[in-house]
Amino acid sequence: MNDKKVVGEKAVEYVKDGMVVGLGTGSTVFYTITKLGKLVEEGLSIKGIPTSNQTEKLAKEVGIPLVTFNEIEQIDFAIDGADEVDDDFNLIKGGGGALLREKIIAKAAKSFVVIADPHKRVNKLGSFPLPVEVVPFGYEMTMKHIQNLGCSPLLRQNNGIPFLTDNGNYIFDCNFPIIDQPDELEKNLNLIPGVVENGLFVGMADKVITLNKEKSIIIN
Ligand code: ABF
Repeated sequence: MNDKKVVGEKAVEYVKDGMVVGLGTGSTVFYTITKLGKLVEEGLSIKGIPTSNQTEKLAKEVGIPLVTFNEIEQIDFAIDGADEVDDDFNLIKGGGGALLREKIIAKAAKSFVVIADPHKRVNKLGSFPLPVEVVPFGYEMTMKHIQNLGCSPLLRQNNGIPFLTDNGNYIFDCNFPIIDQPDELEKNLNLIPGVVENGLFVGMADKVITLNKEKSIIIN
């Protein structure tokens, strides 16, 4: 079994009858959602709240009933992948472009669990370029302000056309050197007019499910 499937399916064990579950985005949480769909078929009663259009489509395909924010008081549990996880369980997310909705849902969840194949574990964040979501208006100026924080932002594009998030925004992939103070950087980026959100998730993960070198599951 591949590593993503192992950790993705492990997370399902935390999902209990009656829960509202935040459904992350990406190739690891794909296995979680698929497995949850099977359990729903067998009688598990949950409601999902998706972090992206892609996840919404998948959840519908596998038969997970969905809700929106106006139908719920809170999210019991959210499960999502990550692009990097450091020793303090701070994260870089947003490689798939869904970071804004992912952060809204992680913040709203009573418990937020991250599933990460071992390649995602790092001592310090920063090898993976940090995704920053910005509004298209004035993005050239926003880019200069981001640059002043110490990186060279690259506008994410597909065939020369700017990548659009589910919210109609652009993404800058920002190659900061090693990120020593993720909390500072997270705040400073969000102070820039035009920045909607960034992919640093500091102190948000309650649990991380990954594998050790021997491929045994580790839960911290
Ligand atoms: C999502 O999962 C994104 O934030 C991140 O980009 C991705 C992690 O990648 P994977 O597809 O390997 O799960 O949560």
